[in-house]
Amino acid sequence: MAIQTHPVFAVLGHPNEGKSSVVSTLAEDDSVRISPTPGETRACRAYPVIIDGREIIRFVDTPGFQRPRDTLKWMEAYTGPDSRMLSEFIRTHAGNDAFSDETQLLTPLADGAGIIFVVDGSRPVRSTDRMEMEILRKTGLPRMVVINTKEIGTSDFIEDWKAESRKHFNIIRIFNAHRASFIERIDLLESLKGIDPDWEPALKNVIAAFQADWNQRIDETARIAAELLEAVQRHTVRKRIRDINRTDEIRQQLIKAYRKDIAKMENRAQERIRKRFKHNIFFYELPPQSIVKADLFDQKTWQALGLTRQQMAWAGAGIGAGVGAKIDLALGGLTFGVFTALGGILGAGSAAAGLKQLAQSKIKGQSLGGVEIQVGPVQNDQLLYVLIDRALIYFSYVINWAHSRRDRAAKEAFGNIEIDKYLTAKWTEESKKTCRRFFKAVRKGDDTEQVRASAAFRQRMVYVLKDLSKFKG
Ligand SMILES: Nc1nc2c(ncn2[C@@H]2O[C@H](COP(=O)(O)OP(=O)(O)OP(=O)(O)O)[C@@H](O)[C@H]2O)c(=O)[nH]1
Ligand SMILES: [Mg+2]
Repeated sequence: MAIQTHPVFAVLGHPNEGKSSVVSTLAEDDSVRISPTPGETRACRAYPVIIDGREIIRFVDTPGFQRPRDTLKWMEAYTGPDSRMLSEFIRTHAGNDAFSDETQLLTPLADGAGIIFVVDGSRPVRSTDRMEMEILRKTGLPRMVVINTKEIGTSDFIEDWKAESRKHFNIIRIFNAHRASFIERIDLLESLKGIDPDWEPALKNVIAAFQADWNQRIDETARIAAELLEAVQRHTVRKRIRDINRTDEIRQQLIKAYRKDIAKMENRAQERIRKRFKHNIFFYELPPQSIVKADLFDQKTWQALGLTRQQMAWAGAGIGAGVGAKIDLALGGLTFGVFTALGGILGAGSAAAGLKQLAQSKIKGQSLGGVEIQVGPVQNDQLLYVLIDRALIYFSYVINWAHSRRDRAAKEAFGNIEIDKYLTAKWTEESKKTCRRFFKAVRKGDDTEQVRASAAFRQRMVYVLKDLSKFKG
């Protein structure tokens, strides 16, 4: 029996009730076929959950019952040993097209899989449902009912479903496959522990593995964020020009390129987070009003993240200060120490004039090799805080996006996430100090200090990410 290595659960039910959705969400597999057309799933398919290269649990998606009445009739007439009932049914009906769905869906059960029976709590209980429940009861296998609350707000029939389910199942759970968070998934698995005493140790291991993996994902998210901040802080774009009159024009171009690069880096970091949380295919666009979608350098973005006008003005000047120009000689590559001074001048808006003056005064009597204009490295922390905030928001989207969801992000999808209280504006002074120390270390390029400061920063991040995902592990 499969239980010796890892638990196997077959997910069964009437067509179109959300079986595939439950499988997709529990196995965190967005390749599962889900559709509004009943009969989408025609054959059993196993979705193993692999953590650290080891399969820890397996969910089997199955086609819906087609002939519960006839199947039950056959079972009631069956007189052989109980342990052979399922394999006998499959043998008897093999090749009979009328029963192809039933032979399919009963096959994992014949192999000893546990049962997760999915029902749609938004519709009334019908006689065929009772037949299906009775078939499953007759198998004698460990079984649980999942009342999938497909339509939000239509819970009228949940009490009826509960009452009916109690006759046939020992565990009843209400679960919204498309909305379930990590904690809700873990809760469901927790309740599965009670499905059978023999299965409890294995299921405990499964839960522990899920939790350890969640811990790792959070650590990795914190590392991805730290790496992004380091890379952003170091990033510069530069260009050498001969014609000093083009300084302003080139500077504008470089700023544009710089911003594009930073946005690209942020995108790559998001991609890494998304992949780590196994959103490989169907992670559709974020809602249009999302702050993560907005331009990173738009004032509105910063404002939405809780920066005051004054902070923004200051940050704006800070970015300006990172926009410098270097003048060097063509051959020697010698740099005059005018980088910072020029940054100030450029920021003040009299770039070309100031630069000309400086160039002339400083380079008097020597052949001018050109002017190198450089944008970055960023000189202020605000951009970095904005990046942290956006990483947190992105993370909360990712973890609250069930793998079974195939629709585009609707506004209400993330309506219940109270993200505000996790953003850096609300961080304690102690946490901000950790950030500043980290930023400073990167800026200074002190390797030893950077390793330490980065570790301290990641630790703060981990704390917030856990809090945000309501994860106590
Ligand atoms: N809003 C919402 N829709 C759901 C939920 N679960 C399933 N659905 C929708 O219901 C339809 C059927 O879902 P599936 O998961 O494919 O159902 P199934 O039981 O596997 O269906 P068959 O394979 O055809 O038997 C799809 O359109 C889903 O998007 C849910 O929790 N919330
Ligand atoms: Mg299906």
